Amino acid sequence: MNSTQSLTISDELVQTYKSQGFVLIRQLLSEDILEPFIAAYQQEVVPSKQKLYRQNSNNYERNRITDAGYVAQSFFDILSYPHFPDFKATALDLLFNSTVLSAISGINGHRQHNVMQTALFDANTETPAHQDWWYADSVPSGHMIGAWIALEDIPEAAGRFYVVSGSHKVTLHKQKMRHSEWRKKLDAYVEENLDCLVAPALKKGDVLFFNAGIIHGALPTQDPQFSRKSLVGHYMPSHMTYGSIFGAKPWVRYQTHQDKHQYYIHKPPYSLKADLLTRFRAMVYDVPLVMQVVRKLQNKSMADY
Ligand SMILES: O=C(O)CCC(=O)C(=O)O
Repeated sequence: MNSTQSLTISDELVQTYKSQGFVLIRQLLSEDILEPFIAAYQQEVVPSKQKLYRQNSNNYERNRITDAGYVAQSFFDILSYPHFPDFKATALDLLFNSTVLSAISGINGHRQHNVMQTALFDANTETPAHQDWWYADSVPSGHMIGAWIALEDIPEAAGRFYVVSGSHKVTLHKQKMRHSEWRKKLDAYVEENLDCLVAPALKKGDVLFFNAGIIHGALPTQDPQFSRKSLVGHYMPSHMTYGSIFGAKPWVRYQTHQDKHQYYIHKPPYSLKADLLTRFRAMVYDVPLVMQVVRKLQNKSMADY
C-alpha cells in the first residue's frame, strides 16, 4: 500500500477487533515509508554512546550490541531522544503516516489520535505477558490501541510477538495489588489459555493493531542470529484523557508535529536526576502503598508512573 493512501476497514475487521482485541493488516506499509526510518536508526542510533531510556529494563542504558550485531535492549519513548534528528523526523513520519492513522480510525471509529507511547526493538527482548492498561491507557479504559509494525520479515526463531485472543475482556488486576502478583496472574492466564495464543508470522510492512487490554508479550528467542526489528506506536483518541488503571493524568502536555498531530513524551533525556528518579521508581514499583503516594504527587511528565 502507498505511504499516503487512506483505506477502508471492513465491518468484519471492526468486529474482529471488538471480539478478539486485535486485528492484523498485512502489507499495510510500503518500503518507502519504512526504509528512511530504518536507515536513520542504523546511522544515528546503533553507533550512539548515549544513555537512552529502555523499554525492557525501565532504565537509562547505553546500547549493548549482540554478537550478531543487534542492539540487545529495546528503546522506549523514542520521540524523546534529542540526539538523532533524522531518526526523530522519520519516526514522526512513520508514526503519523496517514495509512496508519486511517487504519486506526477505521478500526475504532475515532477521527483523530495522539501518539502516547513508543517502543522500538532491534533484537527480541522476550517481553513478559502484560496488559498495557496497567501502564498506559485512556480513561475510561480500553480505547488505547497499539500498532505493532514489522520493520522486516520476522522468522519464528527470532522470537515472535504474541497476543492472547479475547483477553482484553479479562481483568486480572485489583487496586493495591503488587505488580509482581499481577504478573504471576498473567503468566498463569497465558499458560491456561495457550489455545488462544496467536503469534503470527509477520512480514515487513504488516501491522498488528491491539487493544490496551489484550494480554501480549514475546516468545523466547530461539536463534539470536535473527533480529526482530519492529516499532510499536500506542495511540489514543485525541479527545480522551490519558491515564492507566490507577487513574487519569489530565496534566499531560503534548508536543505538536506539523501543527496537526500530538504526541506525549514520558521520559526526559538522560541526566543524573532522571536516572536517580528512575532508580527510585524501580525500587518502590512493587510496593502499592508507596506507588499510591508517588502517583498522587506526580504532576508532570518526569514523574510518569
Ligand atoms: O514487541 C514486544 O516484544 C512487546 C511490545 C509491547 O509489549 C508493547 O509495546 O506494548
